[in-house]
Formats: sequence, structure tokens, C-alpha cells
Amino acid sequence: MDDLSTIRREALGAVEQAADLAALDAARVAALGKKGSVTGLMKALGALAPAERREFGARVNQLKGEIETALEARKSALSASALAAKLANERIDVSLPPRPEGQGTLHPIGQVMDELAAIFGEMGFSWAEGPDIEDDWHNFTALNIPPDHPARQMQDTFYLPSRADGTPMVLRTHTSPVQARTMLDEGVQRMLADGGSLRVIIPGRTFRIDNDATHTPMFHQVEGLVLDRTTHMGHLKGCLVDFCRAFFEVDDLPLRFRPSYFPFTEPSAEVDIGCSWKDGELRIGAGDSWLEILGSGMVHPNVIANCGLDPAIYQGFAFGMGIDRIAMLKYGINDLRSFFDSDLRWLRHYGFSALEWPSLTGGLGR
Ligand code: 2NL
Repeated sequence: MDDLSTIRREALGAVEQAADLAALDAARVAALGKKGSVTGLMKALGALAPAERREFGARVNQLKGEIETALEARKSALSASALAAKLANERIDVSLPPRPEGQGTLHPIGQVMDELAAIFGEMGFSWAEGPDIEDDWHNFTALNIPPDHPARQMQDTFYLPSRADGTPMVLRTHTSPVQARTMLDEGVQRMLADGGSLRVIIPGRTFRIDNDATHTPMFHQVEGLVLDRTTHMGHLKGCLVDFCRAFFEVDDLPLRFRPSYFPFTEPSAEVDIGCSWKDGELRIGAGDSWLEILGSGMVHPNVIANCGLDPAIYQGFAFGMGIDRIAMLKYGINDLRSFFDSDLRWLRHYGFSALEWPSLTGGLGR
């Protein structure tokens, strides 16, 4: 049968020349499909005499196998070149530098908070936060602020709708309620009972009804608390001297402690740092003027008792200051309200790199 060699040549030729998988499939159908040339030979076998059928059948089977092998080989060759083409086409140059993107900056308040963490962290303080919305007990009563105290007045405090049980709620007017919550904490009380010392700073947002050139209704405070059986006023003084010198980066910065009054401390002291004015410019350091920057005192026994601790056993000091104010002093920002204008040009000027973490060894500020 000459037919066989012609069919063989045509079928293998079509496989060899198939330019893509679709053409290859067409070649397969033309040879091995229902109406394919090789299938036609198979069908013709039935009409042959047995001896001839055996001999010719073997040859047709061999041809079928040959075509299948060729199809397989061509298929892998086509897939390999398709993959190579795809890889060449979709090549990405990972060495290309990225397009420059605008880099954000840290707000001076965030920067100063990071600096506070670095300085007080070095002194062994931990960091605590609490809710902006407080109940009247944590914000006032626990802190020995009597019911008729002016600080409670509607004119100063943002009162919120009371809880279902009638508890008056407020936007916290200072961060002190978080100090009360810390002293009330069971784990902290157990640590103190075991002879440990509580040292914590509490930074955060605070709120008072006040809005003029030097007051905004939302501002930031940081308070600190040290409590154990032996901490005394000498520790208060040393801690605040060290803090102010580290923060303002003036090694011989003089401090002045003035007697004062807060309901939650007794005795109480306000703290001034030395400064001088030249041509309307403020310079922080030994000079002929003083700037008030923080309030402090020994925690009032009533506050210790209100927070579930025995004031005959525990004593310590606390302090508080305005973060916005110390940020303005340190970085020469003269308008408090500019802090909250969200002006990008202002942020580009006064902002800090988010990648430079302040530390006492690596440098605190700019
Ligand atoms: C200021 C003064 C101060 C405190 C805050 C405090 C908290 C507790 C107990 C005792 Cl729970 N004291 N805090 C003490 C003295 C001063 O802040 O001028 N802040 C801007």
C-alpha cells in the first residue's frame, strides 16, 4: 500500500510544520481524528484477508505510534517557545530605581512624644494610655477635685450625655484619670505589694472649652507618676531637672521650683526653666528670665486612698505639662493654632523624618 507512506509523509509533515498549538491540534485531527487518514486505514483493515490484516495492521499501528510521538514532541517544543516568548515579553527590570514619591513627615507633637518616650524610657518609666471619654469619677472625684471646684464647671468641661446609670461623662480635661486607672490596676497593686515601684508616663489628647490665640479646645498633655514606699520630693526634683536638661538639650539648664497648689498633690510645685530674651528671640538656658513649663507635687494621700492603695504605706510624686507648649518652645513655633491647621506646607517645614527615632545616644531633636 503506497497509501501508507503518503499518509505518513503528510501527517508527520503537518505535525512538523504546525506553528502553534491550534495548528498542531488540526494536524492531530487530520491523522487520528474520527475522519482522520490513519483512522481511515484502521477502518479499511476489516476488508483485508487475515494474514494481510495482521501484517498491514502492525504497520498502521506503528505509524499511529510514530505520529503520537511526533505530536508529543512538537507540543513540548511549541510550549517551550511560547513560554520563552512570554518571558521575553514580560521581562521586568527590577534594577530600575522607583519613581520618587512624596514622603510624609512626623508632626512636631508626635516627634515630642517620641522624645518623651526616649527620655523617660531611659529613666525606667513605662507608657500608658486611656480613653478620651471619661466618667466624672475618674476625671475629677478620684483626683480629690471637690464637687464645687471651678475645674468641674460647665464653662470649662465638655460634658457628654450621661451613661444609662446616670454617671456623668466628660471629655477628659487632663490625662490624670489614666494615672488613677493605673493605680487601680490589680497587676500594678500586686507589683507594689511585692515591693516594686510604679513609674509611668501618660501622654495624650485632653479637652477644655477654651479657644483663643494660646488655647485650643483639644490639646496634648503628658503626666508622670512615680509611686512606691520611699519616693520623696528629692526624687521629684532630680527627675524633673534631668528631664528638662535632656529635653531642651542644655546641660546646665537652671530650674526653679515655686510652691503652688493642685487638688491632687500636696505639697505642690510649679517648675520654671531659665531663659533670656534678646531682640524678641527666646533663648533657653541660664539667663535673667524664667519660663513656667510644668506642674508637679507629691501625690495627695486622698488620691492614693481613692485609688485603692494605703497612703500610710505608699507615697510618690506626679507631674504634668502641655506637650504643645514644650514643642513650641523647643522648635520655635509661635502659633499654637498652626498645630491643628493641617497645612501641608507647614508640616513640610516643621515636620520630622519618620525614620529618625529620637534617642539619648543618637540625638533627640533637630
Ligand atoms: C499642669 C499640672 C499636674 C499632676 C498633674 C497628678 C495625677 C495624679 C495624682 C497626682 Cl493621679 N497628680 N497629676 C500633678 C501635678 C501637676 O499637672 O500644669 N499640667 C499641665
